Amino acid sequence: FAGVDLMSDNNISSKTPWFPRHASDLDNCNHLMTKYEPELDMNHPGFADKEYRERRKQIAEIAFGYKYGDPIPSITYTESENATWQRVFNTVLDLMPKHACREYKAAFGKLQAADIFVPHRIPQLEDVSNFLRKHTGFTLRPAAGLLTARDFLASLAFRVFQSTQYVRHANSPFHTPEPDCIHELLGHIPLLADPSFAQFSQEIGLASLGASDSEIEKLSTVYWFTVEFGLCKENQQLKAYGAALLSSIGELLHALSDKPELRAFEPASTSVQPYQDQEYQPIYYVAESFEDAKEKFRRWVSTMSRPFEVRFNPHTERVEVLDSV
Ligand code: TIH
Ligand code: FE2
Repeated sequence: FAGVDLMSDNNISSKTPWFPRHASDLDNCNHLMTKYEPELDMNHPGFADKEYRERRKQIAEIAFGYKYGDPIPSITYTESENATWQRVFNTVLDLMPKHACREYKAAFGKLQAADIFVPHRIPQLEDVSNFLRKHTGFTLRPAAGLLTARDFLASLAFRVFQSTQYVRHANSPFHTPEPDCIHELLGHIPLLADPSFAQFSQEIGLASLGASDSEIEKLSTVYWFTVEFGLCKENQQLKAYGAALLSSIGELLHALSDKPELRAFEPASTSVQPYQDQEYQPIYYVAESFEDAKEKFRRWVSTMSRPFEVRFNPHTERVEVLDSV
């Protein structure tokens, strides 16, 4: 329910949108956007494939049934699903040394060493979640599909990443317009194991709690142009850190070609840049470094209107609400 906090404690007014206070409240943060359902979208690669649609439904059920504290159920991926993973995995292995940022490569190596990233099988979310917990305290929850920005961002405040578990259609291995587990695993997971990047992700999440609809829109635009499609500098060279670039060889090569426009990441302007999610991006934003992006983001967030501050207490997994001074 997109309700309102009626028990307005302290300075949380009745106009503040409801937001989760404890990691277990994320059980209520699983509202889906419907635009990419293979059932409904005629352009979806799986639209005409009945078997694919059935499989998607079956995997979505796991996410709908999931509750805080449950281990994430494993999935027995089919030979064809594992083969799709292998195709993408091998191309990422090829391109990563030259084009991925150093933090991505370092974490990728650790995932290989832990036997989680191997070519022939899709990693299980439970294993990945336990790996992340050890490195940054992030954990995963299964998500049935593309979530609303409010629900998705809220989970980041708790260092929880909501991850899809189904696999893209075998006919579109190198780019899909919606998230799937190959995108989550090869795109997001390595950087969520990096402390600085994990902190940046959580801060976007914390800023979203109780924010207005228009602020959520701005925050998800910042998320889009950083966590999903961000480029950064490394010794005067451009590198990719955005998850949607690292999981899509097609878009990675486009982003680093001379076709798109590149702009410096600046939250005030980046946050209001319109974007589409059907084709490759025409504009990308370049960060000096994660630390620099974080500082700029903090400065910008402090200009937002929310009348209270929030702080995550990792011992209780609770978000505490503070009077702002
Ligand atoms: N385009 C990405 C891919 O092919 O891996 C998937 C996306 C995730 C988020 C936006 S697009
Ligand atoms: Fe993503």
